[in-house]
Amino acid sequence: MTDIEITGGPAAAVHDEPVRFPAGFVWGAASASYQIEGAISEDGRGPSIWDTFAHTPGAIFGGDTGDVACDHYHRYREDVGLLADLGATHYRFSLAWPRLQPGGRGPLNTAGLGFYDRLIDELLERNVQPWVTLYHWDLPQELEDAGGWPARDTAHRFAEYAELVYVRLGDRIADWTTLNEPWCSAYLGYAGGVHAPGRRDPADAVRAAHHLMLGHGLAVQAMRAHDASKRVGVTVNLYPVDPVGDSEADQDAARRIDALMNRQFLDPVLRGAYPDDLLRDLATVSNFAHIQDGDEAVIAQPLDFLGVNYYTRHVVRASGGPRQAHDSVSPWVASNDVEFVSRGVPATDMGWEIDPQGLHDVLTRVHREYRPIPLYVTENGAAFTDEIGPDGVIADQRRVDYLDSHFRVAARAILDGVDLRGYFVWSLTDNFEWAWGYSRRFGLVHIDYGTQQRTPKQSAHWFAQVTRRNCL
Ligand code: IFM
Repeated sequence: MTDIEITGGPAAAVHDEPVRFPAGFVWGAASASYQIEGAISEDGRGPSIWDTFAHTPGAIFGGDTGDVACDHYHRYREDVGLLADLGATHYRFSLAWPRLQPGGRGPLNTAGLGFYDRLIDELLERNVQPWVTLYHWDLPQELEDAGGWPARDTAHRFAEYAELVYVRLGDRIADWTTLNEPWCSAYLGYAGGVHAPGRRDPADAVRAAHHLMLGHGLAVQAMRAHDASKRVGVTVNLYPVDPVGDSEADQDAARRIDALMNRQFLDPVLRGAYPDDLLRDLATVSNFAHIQDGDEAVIAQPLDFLGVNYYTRHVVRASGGPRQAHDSVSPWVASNDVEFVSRGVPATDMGWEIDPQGLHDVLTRVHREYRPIPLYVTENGAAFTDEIGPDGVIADQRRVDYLDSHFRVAARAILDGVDLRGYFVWSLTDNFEWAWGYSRRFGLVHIDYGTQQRTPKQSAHWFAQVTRRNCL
């Protein structure tokens, strides 16, 4: 990657100078099935853990559900038009497993496939390349009833589903991602209980994390055995984790959170083994009987790319409190004594501190500490409360500034040698933000949930200029 030109010195220092990205750089927007599709009972779709969880009283802010969401199932043509208007080269979306295999096993549902056929054809028609994620959290409820991700069989079911879909849709999709953010699936879903399926068992979360990764490895093997010509990868959510002070306890707190959130996934995928210190930390809640000989080799399948989702940095301290007392309600398994410290810098509506430098930190870390692999930012974006002006204009300057600052840092990472090939903004439209329901808006395009009217925000117009010029 040598063809990037940054006029006038390092990107961060020249906010007004043009910053060019390499020719062929991928610019896209991202979404996920349950967050946008709606149509939860149409054409044979089965229930997922998110349907069940969202209908559990008290689980979701405001009692919202994904029953209708952005009605993308019926409005996909309009949404593809929006992507084309953005000048997106690619669209990252996920396939709803319960739409394609309603009970999580057996033959594919023809009507569910029909929807993705239509979506993919529409994208290709508009010259937007599909970038598919096989699993963005909507596990078929029947598989959860059979044990969910803590059960090893779920990894095999996932690989079977992945292969069937790959065979059926592979002719038109070059880029395949197995999982999105396995940390969230495992620890928010099975330990913290704030995501579906809402379970609160730290040992189950550790098992779930492993079976997600095993499912990833088995899926890659199965897909490649069928056809090795497509590009296959996985997406993880990475955070720089810093100690607030230089005490040994704070440094150890940072090490533990880094192991739990970052290295638990990077190491088996890119190095073929879980980190020793993570296994020591988690030994208080798991005997690791679920990790069988050969599993780590399966997880370490050669990949064509790694997807990195980046939102913020974590600054932590050791509270000095007990480590285990609250484990049954904390996603920070074996580290619930760690406090996350606010630095008082500006934050998005999610409360996530805005830290573009952190994107540079995670990209350069993967590049330097792990084996060389093409990287894509598969998600980055910001939730802000948007106000619609009397003229109908949504002047979301804070989102423009957020994206601009992160894009600049990405360009600098490329200059620093990182093999970064593309960038997807989260998200194309406002959508169902999980436990926050519709109260948090990440979209480049505003959704009026009463009318389903789509209105591109100022950030969408700005992004369209970036994609067309391949330049900031
Ligand atoms: O909305 C989510 C997405 O589904 C996964 N990554 C983080 C986003 C913002 O929370």
